[in-house]
Parts: sequence; structure tokens; C-alpha cells
Amino acid sequence: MKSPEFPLKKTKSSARHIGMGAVSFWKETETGIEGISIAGKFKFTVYDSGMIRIQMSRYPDFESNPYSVTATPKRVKFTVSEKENQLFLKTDKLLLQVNFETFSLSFFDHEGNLLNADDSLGTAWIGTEVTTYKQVQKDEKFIGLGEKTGNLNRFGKAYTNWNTDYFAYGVGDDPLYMSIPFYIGIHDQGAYGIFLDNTHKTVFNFGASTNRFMYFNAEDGDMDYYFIHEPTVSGIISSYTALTGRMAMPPKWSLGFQQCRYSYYPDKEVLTLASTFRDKKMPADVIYLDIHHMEAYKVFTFDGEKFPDPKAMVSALKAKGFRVIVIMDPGIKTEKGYLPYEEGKEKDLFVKFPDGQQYEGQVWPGWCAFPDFTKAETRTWWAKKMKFYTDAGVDGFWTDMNEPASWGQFTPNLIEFDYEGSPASHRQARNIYGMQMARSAQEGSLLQNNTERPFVLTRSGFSGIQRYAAAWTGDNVASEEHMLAGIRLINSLGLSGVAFSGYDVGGFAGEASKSLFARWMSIAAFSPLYRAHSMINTNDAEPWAFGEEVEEISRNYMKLRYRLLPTIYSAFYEATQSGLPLVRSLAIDYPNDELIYSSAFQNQYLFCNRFLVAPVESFKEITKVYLPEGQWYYMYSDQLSEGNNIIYQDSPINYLPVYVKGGSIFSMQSDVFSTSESHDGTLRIHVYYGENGSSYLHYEDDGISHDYQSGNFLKREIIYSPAEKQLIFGKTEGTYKSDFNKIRIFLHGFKPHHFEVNGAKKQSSKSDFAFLSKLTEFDPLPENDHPYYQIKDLTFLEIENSTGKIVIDLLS
Ligand code: NBV
Repeated sequence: MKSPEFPLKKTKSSARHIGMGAVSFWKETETGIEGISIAGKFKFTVYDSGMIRIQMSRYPDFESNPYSVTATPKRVKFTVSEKENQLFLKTDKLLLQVNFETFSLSFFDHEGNLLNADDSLGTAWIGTEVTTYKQVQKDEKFIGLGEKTGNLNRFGKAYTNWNTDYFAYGVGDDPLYMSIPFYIGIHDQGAYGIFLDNTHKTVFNFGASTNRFMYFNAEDGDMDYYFIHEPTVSGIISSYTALTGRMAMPPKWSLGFQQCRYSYYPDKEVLTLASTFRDKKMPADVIYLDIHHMEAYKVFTFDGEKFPDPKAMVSALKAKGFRVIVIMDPGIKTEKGYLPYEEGKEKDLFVKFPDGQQYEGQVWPGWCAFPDFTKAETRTWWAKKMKFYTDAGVDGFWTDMNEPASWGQFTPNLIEFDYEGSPASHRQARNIYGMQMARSAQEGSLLQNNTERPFVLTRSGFSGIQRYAAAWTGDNVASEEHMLAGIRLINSLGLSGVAFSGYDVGGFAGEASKSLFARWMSIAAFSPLYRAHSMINTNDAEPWAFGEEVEEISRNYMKLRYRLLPTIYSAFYEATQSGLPLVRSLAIDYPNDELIYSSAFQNQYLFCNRFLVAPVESFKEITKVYLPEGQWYYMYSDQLSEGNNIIYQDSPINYLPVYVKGGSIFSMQSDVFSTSESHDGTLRIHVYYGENGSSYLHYEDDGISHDYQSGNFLKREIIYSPAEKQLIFGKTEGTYKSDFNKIRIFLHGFKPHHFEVNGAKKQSSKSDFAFLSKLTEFDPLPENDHPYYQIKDLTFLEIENSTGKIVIDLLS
């Protein structure tokens, strides 16, 4: 037999760098430019005047991620021209310049400021890996990239996007559960965002081990990124979320306090837990059922001994004002006769090897098959199965282990996923799997109960996850540094389009000290998701489990959270409109202030854009706080400090340093112990004197249905204008009748005033006001030293609520 020719032509195993090379052909298209270079082809698409999509490929067809981007190119004006070996694509906001020889790209704003430029290496391949090399501008800061540990400014570090189950991760470890390949660059010339839309494993190196460039790359697929420029960081986040979608209004109950544990059982313990919250007058809305609710950890089952009558239990909890959320893990036990398994196999819904054999991995139930959530049919099947839970009255869903996790934590790359009809290996599909499970959970929730809003909490995800679920930061540890690291994680998620997120208060693994738990409870009252969780075989970790002092501190901040719900709910509405997060890293509003990036101050953030929260370890009785430009009122006493200033703040365990931005407005309600309880009907509006004033969009709806989507909401702009000495309540918009019949306006930092309401003189009153209650016996500070649980003699005015415009003249 003649020996056949060896099929592979390559002579060396080690592939080398191959750049795009010089442009050999280009043409203008309806949406931009496309063409070919020596080594690849390219396409630049104008999505908006501040957004250009950059694609480069060596494959016959450009590849796209079908999951993250929801927007299509807007037909905005642009021009294309060529001059001296340079190609120019210009919109109202951006100029893209392409060097024909090196194929390196530069982006300028409309004034000609250089925002971002490729290194002369441009874009290149090593084997299937495609990389874009970028210059680092002078003092450039890099922020975002989703759920990543480390500093606010990511300069000097490299990060990998590869969704990973990482129990008790270290505060510098990478990668974690969720990947969001979107970052924002900030320097003197301006700010920009880059979203690398490729679901393969990607790496972002912001200058680790090299001083030549920063780069981002993907293990395979195309170089496919969106370059975004807006004048502000908030504008960039808004654009990114216009591209990848925004969250819908969450059910109001999900903004209340949520109690979780791995696991509460049996049913009696769950009911006792609920009663304890009520007996102790600690507000709470949600109880979770972790994996012990199942029979042998099999999804869509209840353990008959621990939970003999789940429906009765859930309805007893509802009667106490609690909603129940159940965990769902993707692994389906490969057990003969177990219906979800039999069905999934029969309908061909599980992930397989390329030869058609079913893939199995081990998780809690033992050997499991994995539903292929990248297939629409699987998502719908799972959504239908969720009837099992909704029939029992369950209202929320928690998708865990959806990286997907399996024992050994090393899934073979050859397994195949449908990837919306365009089959893909694990290399391309892993990072998107968790998001598709969350999508399916949301679909199920909507399918099974179309009168209420869904709530899904997910561990894993990818860009666009905000459309389907809230996110939490997985298995953190009960330590001071984890408490602070968690804040940076959710601040970073907020910079990356995920407005609704949280961490396990108290730490999942390990034991929190008393003071750590108290501090964590107070900080998390200012987090979008307020959820305590703890691991099996650890001490009890409910807010009363750490002794009376911690109980009182926790109650104080839980109650404050509930009183602030009108503001928090309104901030969620803003997130649905603008994509901006509830926790705003100071880099959003003060991007060019060097100090906010320093290790001492990088954890500080603005909650609901009004409260500057300075998280501090529980053992620090005094701490340094940086107040950026503006005027700041210490929340508990109204003590005023000028911004651009570092102050030393007492931070005993019962007082988390929080400051209200001068000129701002927010609203509060009376105490309630669950979101289903009625308040006293008076909306408390707090206004803080400031040179600049501000406006506040107050938002209400029924908190649960989808009716707001057809106009059944109430929106009202409230403007404080210092120049005109006026507070103006705009006309209400929408058909929803306010829950409040009275408005009480508290004036902070103002000189004593007379008022005119719509031209008529009105009497004001004075009263003491407190954000927190006095602790019974634990306040470490002598009363006269720090009587700042009460603001003395605060002026307030009470008026009837009405739908028309109300002008309040603040006359000195
Ligand atoms: O379901 C158990 C836990 C859960 O409580 C936790 O929040 C998840 O992050 N789950 C992980 C599985 C394994 C934990 C060791």
C-alpha cells in the first residue's frame, strides 16, 4: 500500500503572531465600512454616533454572539474618507482613524481629543487566539469588567473571563462566577468604553508584566468589540446598557431584607424563622430554600420528610408577609424513572459529546446530565417544569452552580452545545451557559405566573445578564477584607451594566465576629440586594444570633432600609431607564479625581446617587473618609463638611459613615416590617441645602404587576432650585394613584424659613429627627459627646398630596 500524504501542512507546533496586515480593499456600506487586509477581513459598523462596532476575522463568515446585544445599528449620520494611507470614519461624536499599513485604529472625540489608540501591533492572531493591543494613555485608569476582584483601578493587573465556581475565593482571586468583558478607560482626554463581545475565554491585561501596551484577547472566534464614547462615565454605562439591555422593574418585595441559609429545614424551622423576624420586629420579606428542600438534591422535587406539605408552608409564610425563593441547580440526576431526566433524555435536551453520547458530570445529586440552556427548546422545557414550584406558591428562583459547576471543576472542552442552532464547543458556550439558565428561569417565572414580576438571582452570567436576573457574588468568606472586597465587586458590576446585585451578608464560609456581622448588616442596607446567607455547619447567622447589641444595630439599619424604600424603588426605576446602578463607584461621578482610586477610598460609593457610603472595617472606631467635590452632610447629625476634603470620622460599630450630598432630595416612608405592610400614608421628603440643587424623580407603582408597562405608574419630578429658593413638585405623570396622601418636607441645613405653597403662606413646624433609633444600652459613646442619633429642631412642612404642580417658596 502506498503511504498517503500526511494531511497537516503545518511544519511547527508553535503558531506565531500574525497581524491583520495592510488593507488591500475597502468599501463604504450603509452602516460603515468593510474590507480585507493581508491576513483577515474587517467590518466597522456605526451603531450610534457614540458607538462603533469593530469586527475582524480570519473565518469565512463573521461570527456573532447571539446572546448579549439587543440593539441594532441606529441610522445616524457618518462620513467616510481616505487620505494619505489613512481611512476616516466620522460621526457627530467620534472619529475612527485606520492606518492602512499597520491596521491600527485610533479613536478621537469630536473635538479631536485622542480617546484610545491601538499599539502599532494592532490586532493579531496566535493560532486561534485573537488579540488587540492598545496604547495606555498617560495616567489612564481602567474600571469595570464586572465581577472582578482587585482594585477599582485595574491598571497593572490581568483578568481572565472564564466562569468558575470558586468556593471561598480569595479577595484577589480570578476568575469568579460571572464574566462581563466590558471596561471603561478614563484619562485626561476623555473616557470611553470597550465591550468585547466574544463568549470564548477572554483575557484583559491592563499592563501586567509589560510596559508597552494593554491588550484584550479571545481564545477563538472573532475580534468583535464595541467602542463607546460619551462625555461622561454615566453616559458610557447608559450606552453600554442600551446595547446589552436593562433590567425591568423588580417586584418590590425583592428590595426588602432576604434571609438565606444553606439550608433551613424542616418546614417548622422555616416557619419559626419567619415568626422570629416578626416577633423581634425586624423587617424582612424573603426566605430562601437551599438544596436541602429537595429529595436527594434532585431539582423539581421536595423532600417529603422535611417538607411534607410545601404548599401549606409557603402559604403560612405568605400570611406572615414572606415570599419564598427556591434554589435551582442545573445538574439533573441520571436516575432511571426520575421524570425530569427521562424527559430531557427523550427530548434530546442535554449537553452531549460530539459522538452523540450524553455528557455527565458529578454534582450534588451524584452523576448528572446538564440541560443545554443554549437551546430554546430546553429553556422552555425547564420553564414549564417550574410549575412544580409555582404550584407550591414559590415566587422567586435562585440559579446556583450554573457556571456550570461540577466536581473536579474541569469540564472537557469537546462537549457540545446547541448555541441557538449553531453548535459550539464548551470553549465557546461555557461563559454564556449560566446566563441562559437565568433566562430560562425568568421565562419560567413569567410563564407560570404572568400577573407578577419575576425575581431571579443568579451566580453565573455574562454581558446582558441584567435583563434576566439579579446577581450575587457567590461563596465569600466571613472576614473584614471580604466585606470590603464584596463592595468593590458589586460596584464593579454596577459599572458593567448590572444594577441589581449583592453579596452574602455575614460571609458564606467561616464565622463572622459580632462586630463584623453588625457592620456588614449596616453596609448592606445600602446595597441593591440585601441578603444574609451562611454555609452549612457554621454557627447560626441570623441578625439576632450574635447577641443583643448586634441585633439592635441590625434592626436599626434594616428599619432604615425599609424607610428609604421610596428612594430605593425610585432608583431602581432609574436603573430600568438609564442602566445606571444603585451603587455608584465614585469613578462614575468623579472620574478625574485621583484620590477616589486610592486604596483608602476606593470602596466608597454613592447609594441612590445621594448617600455617600464610606465602608469601614468593624474594628475601626475612627476612619478617614474622602469627601469629593461638593458639600456633604453627615447623615446622623447634619454636620456639614466641604468636599475635596479628607475628614476623620468616628465610626463606632453602631454608626456607619454615611453622608448626604448637599443640594439633594430623597424620600422616606414610615416604618413597615415587610413591603406588603401599609405605611402611614405620609411621604417624607428630605431636602438638603446646597449651592447647586438637584432634581429627584419620585416613582411609584403597585410594586408587583406588569401594569406599569402600560402606564399604571406615578412619576413626579421634584426640583430644588437654590437660586430661586424654590422646591417644585412637578405634575404627576401616569395613571397610578399615589400610596401617599400627605407630603412632609424636611429641610436640612437651611436657615429658618417661612413657606408659601402655591403662593399661600404656610406654617412650618420644628421637630427632632433621627435616622436610627438610640440603642438601648450599647451605644459606646457618652450621650453628650455624640448625640447624633438625633437631629435637633429640624424644620418641616406638611402638605396634602395632590397630582398637580406644587411650588414651595422657601422664604428666609
Ligand atoms: O446550595 C448550596 C450552596 C449555596 O448555599 C451557595 O450560596 C452557593 O454559592 N452552593 C453554592 C453549593 C455549594 C457550596 C459549598
